[in-house]
Amino acid sequence: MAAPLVGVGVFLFRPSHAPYRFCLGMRKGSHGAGTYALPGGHLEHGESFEQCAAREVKEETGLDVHDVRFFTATNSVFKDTGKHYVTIFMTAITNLEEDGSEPEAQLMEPDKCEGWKWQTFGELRKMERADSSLFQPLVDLMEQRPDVCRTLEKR
Ligand code: 8DG
Ligand code: MG
Ligand code: MG
Repeated sequence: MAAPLVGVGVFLFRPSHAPYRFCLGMRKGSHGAGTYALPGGHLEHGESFEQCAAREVKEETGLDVHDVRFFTATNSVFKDTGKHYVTIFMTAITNLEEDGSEPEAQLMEPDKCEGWKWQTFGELRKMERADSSLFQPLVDLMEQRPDVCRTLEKR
């Protein structure tokens, strides 16, 4: 059995426009295909959680971020593949453009993601109840960390 891996998922918020919405995209071409996940990826050797969060957000959405913070962590054994991941969930805020406008998320890796949209945590819960369409670490987050999830609803 392979050792557990570390994944970082980022709740990416915009500073002014509907700040309680975060970026979500449908996965494509790897495990969890067809489910919605946060931007994120594997923690690389020697990297801090903050560096990994900022790097993955930039690689996947083209957005620069500030106020990158630890949010919570979960433990997931994937039901389909048996892969074991510890997920570090982070929060981050997108930087504004020089003219003060909100930048849009770009689809930087169209082979890995169908596209980005901005969702509320309440919508996430409804999606999961309706059609089980969330990437497993997000489902595990709701089950393992109900208290911290509630703080996302209040933003
Ligand atoms: P990389 O391998 O180039 O570093 O990254 P990637 O191509 O962006 O990988 P990914 O599949 O998006 O993320 C890597 C793994 O991290 C993924 O297979 C499972 C794990 N992971 C979690 N939770 C989360 C999450 O909330 N979002 C993302 N994107 N990945 C997560 O365990
Ligand atoms: Mg990536
Ligand atoms: Mg990724």
